[in-house]
Amino acid sequence: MTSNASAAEILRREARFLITGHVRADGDCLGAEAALWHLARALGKEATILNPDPLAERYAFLARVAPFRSYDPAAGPEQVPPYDALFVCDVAVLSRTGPLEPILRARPSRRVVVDHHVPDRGEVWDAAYVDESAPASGYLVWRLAREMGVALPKDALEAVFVALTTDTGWFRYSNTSALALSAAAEIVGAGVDVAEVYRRVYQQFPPHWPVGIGAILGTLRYRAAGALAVVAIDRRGLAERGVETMEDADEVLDVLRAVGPVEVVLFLRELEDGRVKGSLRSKGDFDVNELARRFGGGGHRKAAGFERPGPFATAVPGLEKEAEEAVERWRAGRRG
Ligand SMILES: [Mn+2]
Repeated sequence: MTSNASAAEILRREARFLITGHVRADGDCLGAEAALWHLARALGKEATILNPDPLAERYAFLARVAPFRSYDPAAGPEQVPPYDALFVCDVAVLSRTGPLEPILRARPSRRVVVDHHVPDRGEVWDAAYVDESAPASGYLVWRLAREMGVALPKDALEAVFVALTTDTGWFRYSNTSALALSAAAEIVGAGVDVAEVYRRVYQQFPPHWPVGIGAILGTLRYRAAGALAVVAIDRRGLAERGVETMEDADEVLDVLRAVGPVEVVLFLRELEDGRVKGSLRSKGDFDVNELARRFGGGGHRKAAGFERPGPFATAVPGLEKEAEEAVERWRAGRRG
C-alpha cells in the first residue's frame, strides 16, 4: 500500500466521492459508508454510496440514515456517477467489490481505503486510513471526522453505532476495546437509542428464520476431538425445510462457540450462484485469518471468511478436512 496523501486531505480537496465496500456488506461496512457519506456532506461535498449488492434485509432500516444504492449488472457502467475520489470501506482489495471492480479500475480517480482488517495482497491506494487495532471500520470514520473537526449528525452516529455493535458482537468479542466502549458511550450520550438499534438488527427476522437456523444446526458435526464445530448447508437442505433463502444466519456461529470444548467454528453455505461461502470463528488463539487465507479469503485472527467455487457437495469435504488438519496441528502444538 502506498499513501501520498491523507484521507482527510482528499476529503477536503476533492468535490465528488463514490463510496463503496465489499460484496454482501455487513453492518460495519454499511455503517462506515453511511457515516462517510455524512462526513462528505458535512464538508459540502457530493457523495454517492454504491454497493455491489442491495441492503440485506436486517440492515434495510439503514436506508433511513443514508441513501444506499446498489449496482445493477444489467444497467451497465453508466449508473456509476462521475467522481473524483473513491472511498472503499471495510476491505482493502478492489476484487472484493465484485461486479464493480472493473468499472472502478477503469475510472481515473483518487483511491482511498478505510479498513481495519489485516492488510492483504497489494492494492495501490492514494490514501490508506487503515488501523488493524480499530474495533470497526465505522469507528475509523467516526475517528476521522473527529480528527477533521467535523461533528457528525445523529443519523451518522447511529450508523457508527451499528458498525461498532455488529462487528464487536454487541461488545462481546476481543475487539471490544476501551476505545470501542468510549466511542459507544459518546454516541449513546448523543441520543442514539441502544435498545432500538438492537431491536432493528437482531429482532426483526422473518418467521422462517428459526427454521433455517434449526436446519443449519442439524448438520453439526464435531471434528478434532470436539475442538472444531462444522455446519454446512446447501440450498436444497434449506428448501427441504421450506426455507428459500437464509441471508442472515451468523447467529449459528454464536451458538456453536457457546459449546465448551469448541475452539473453532466452520460454517459453510451455498450461495445463490452456487459458490461456497465459508465463515470461520475462533474463541482463543487459533488464527482463522491464516486458515481463511489458505482458502482465498481473509479477515481477522478470530473472525474470517472466504468464498470458493462450487459445486457445494464437491467443495465441502476438502475444506472440512483442511480445517480439521489445521485445528489438529494447533492442538498438537499446544500440547507441546
Ligand atoms: Mn469490519
